[in-house]
Amino acid sequence: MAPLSVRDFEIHSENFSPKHQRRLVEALRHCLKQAPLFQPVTPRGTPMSVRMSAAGTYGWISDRTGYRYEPVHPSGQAWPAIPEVLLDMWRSLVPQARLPECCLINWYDETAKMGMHQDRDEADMTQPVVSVSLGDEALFRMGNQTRGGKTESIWLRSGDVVVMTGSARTAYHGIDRIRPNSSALLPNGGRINLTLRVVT
Ligand code: MD6
Ligand code: FE
Repeated sequence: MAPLSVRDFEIHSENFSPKHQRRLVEALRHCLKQAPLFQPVTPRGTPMSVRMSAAGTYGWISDRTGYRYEPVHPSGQAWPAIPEVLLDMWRSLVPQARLPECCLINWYDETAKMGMHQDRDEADMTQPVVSVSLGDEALFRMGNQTRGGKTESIWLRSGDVVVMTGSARTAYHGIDRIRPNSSALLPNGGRINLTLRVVT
């Protein structure tokens, strides 16, 4: 599939070797011991199909009260630190940006998906968003600044890093589906997406 022609959307496929991906998964296991995955509900009360956690100063939360950043996990515990390997990756890809304050951890089983949305709960929208995909491949759809219109799709593979800046930073995007058993990285299958953001 051809790379997206959307401006300000970059995909880097060479950042994490399989060995680095395994190390990153190991670091995430430590994070998830401190901040276990939970199933968020939308403000209308519909359970989301992904399970979620976070690392960093803030985690992104969705529940009956709304969407927001919170300094603590629903358990009341602080979020774990963002793994150093992710901060190194951020520094090398977006050296001009401030350091990320949130690493959202999304876990997809083979039926999970993510509806079209904008990332717009952050105070400084000039800062980039960087995401890392691990495990099974996912069909990523990129749209426009407003809902609807023409979209473009691309399969994100394990180790792929997406950088969204400028006009892409506020564009609608989502995950249509997972391709089960397309990666051997995670022993029980599934996909992890990490989204790094500056919040304040
Ligand atoms: C996902 N990604 O890949 C969902 N957001 O599972 C996102 O929502 C996303 O990949 C902002 C920037 C990059 C992303
Ligand atoms: Fe997003």
